Amino acid sequence: MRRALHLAERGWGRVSPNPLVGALVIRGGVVVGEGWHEGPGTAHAEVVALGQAGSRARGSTLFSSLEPCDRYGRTPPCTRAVIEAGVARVVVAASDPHLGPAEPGIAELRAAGIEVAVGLLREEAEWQNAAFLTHVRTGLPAVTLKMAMSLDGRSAARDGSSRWITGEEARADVQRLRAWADAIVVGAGTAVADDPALTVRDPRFASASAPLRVVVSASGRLPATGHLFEGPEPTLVATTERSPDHSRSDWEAAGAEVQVCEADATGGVSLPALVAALGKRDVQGVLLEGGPTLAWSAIRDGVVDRVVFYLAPILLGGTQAPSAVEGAGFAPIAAALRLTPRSMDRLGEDLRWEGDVHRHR
Ligand code: AOF
Ligand code: ZN
Repeated sequence: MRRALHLAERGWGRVSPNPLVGALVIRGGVVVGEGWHEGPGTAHAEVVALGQAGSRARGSTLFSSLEPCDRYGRTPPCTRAVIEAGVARVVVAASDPHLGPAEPGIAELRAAGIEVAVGLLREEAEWQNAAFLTHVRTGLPAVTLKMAMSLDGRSAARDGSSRWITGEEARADVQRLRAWADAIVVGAGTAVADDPALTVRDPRFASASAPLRVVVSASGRLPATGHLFEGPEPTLVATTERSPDHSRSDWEAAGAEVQVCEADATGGVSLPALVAALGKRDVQGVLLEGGPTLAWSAIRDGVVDRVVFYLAPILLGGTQAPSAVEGAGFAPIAAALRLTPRSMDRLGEDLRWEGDVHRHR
């Protein structure tokens, strides 16, 4: 199953709105077929693996990281392929809520006399498909907050300069996160200060559709210039009733879409409202790339599911240098938002810290 999860990973950045899925066919202790899903419209992992196995699939065990589908979507049902191939046993990591709560794919296989076991490495499989699963279950996207900072927690020097805090490997890893995302969100301050393009340029993740670029400008002071308003990738400006008409028409004239969202208590764009609107347009994974004010709003309003922080071995100091997360902050200590650590990795000289926020929804 570990191998199946590993194979699934090869679809990274390409499969949305479908899940990452990997599958293996094993007979007599030997792998006779392997497959992974490459994206919407292409064959499902199980079908690829069974195709490779050919007649050797008879009497075999199929491992799949997700419950085989039981219906026609863009491609025919996997259950039929499994039954027709004469597979004897199926081992599944996670069930597919898109098929409904009753695990109909598994039920169909069992009804055909196939032995089915569910739940092997379930937690890893669900972690791998967190965006797909969250969106299917709640209609809301999964939100990852990414920030780069000095070892003393500064996201920029006191003069505002922030390029580059982290090294090349950490920046390449950000490309991986962007490839995962269906939408990348930044605040207007970051858009103006850093002039980011918010594109996936890494050929490893040449993805079928570029993530939607979202800039949050509640007041409308964001100028309609810079990399975000260039290139073929779509851009959305999220604003409030407060922004003047001329700002909106400038953004539109520069090719962006404008979305007027509810305001939060501080007059900013309500991030829960923005995230819900993104979910409605089939965005499953959202990457929040800062800045520190937007990061605070997102944390305060409980829209963050996962945190990826890159820590560089530099010290910036300075009361005027912005922290990774600004705003009012939590107090006292006991009120802090506690995260569950998931992984800590060295990327060159930097450290990547990844963890989960526990939300109830
Ligand atoms: C599987 N194996 O490899 C994947 C599955 O439009 P389609 O035909 O691609 O179907 C998409 C749905 O199938 C998707 O929403 C999810 O429920 C499931 N994905 N199922 O058996 C796979 N990628
Ligand atoms: Zn399928």
